[in-house]
Amino acid sequence: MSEISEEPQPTGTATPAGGGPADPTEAATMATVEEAFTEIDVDEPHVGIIMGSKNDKPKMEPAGKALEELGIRYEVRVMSAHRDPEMVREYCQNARMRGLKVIIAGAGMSAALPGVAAAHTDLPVIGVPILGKSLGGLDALLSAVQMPPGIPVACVAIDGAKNAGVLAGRIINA
Ligand code: RP5
Repeated sequence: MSEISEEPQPTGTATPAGGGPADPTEAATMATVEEAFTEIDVDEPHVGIIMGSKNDKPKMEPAGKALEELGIRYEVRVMSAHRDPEMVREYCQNARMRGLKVIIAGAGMSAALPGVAAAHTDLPVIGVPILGKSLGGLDALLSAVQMPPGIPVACVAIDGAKNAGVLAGRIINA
């Protein structure tokens, strides 16, 4: 159900090998079929779980577990707002088009990821502040929760990834 990757995933509609049919009638049929398939909810993920470091994975796993228990498909990506700003922008800007409905963003220290994600999508973003080696996680909590008006992040507790998964489920099932 989940898919763990640190690489940006291809987006958009898959095209047939060889570039598609040359016959215009066949091409029109293919277009109709492709259009019909875009209407069908195949097995695309509905929640994107992103985090600032691969070292955050153990802390973020409860979010995925909660979603699995709710039968909600999700994907997992590692991308840092500071180290991979372009990857974060592209992922979040394409998220709605790819069928995602909620983004869960976890990060520690100066946790910019939830806020930056929210800046690049109008999907609901749930922030998970992750406990670091200093400041008891307050650094990440304040970074995630103190968003300017108009760019909301729904922030759960420090290391509260389970609630992020549960909340994502409630949003999707509302
Ligand atoms: C944040 O900095 C990450 O989310 C992580 O919690 C923290 C430390 O990152 P690493 O040095 O472990 O990669 O961006």
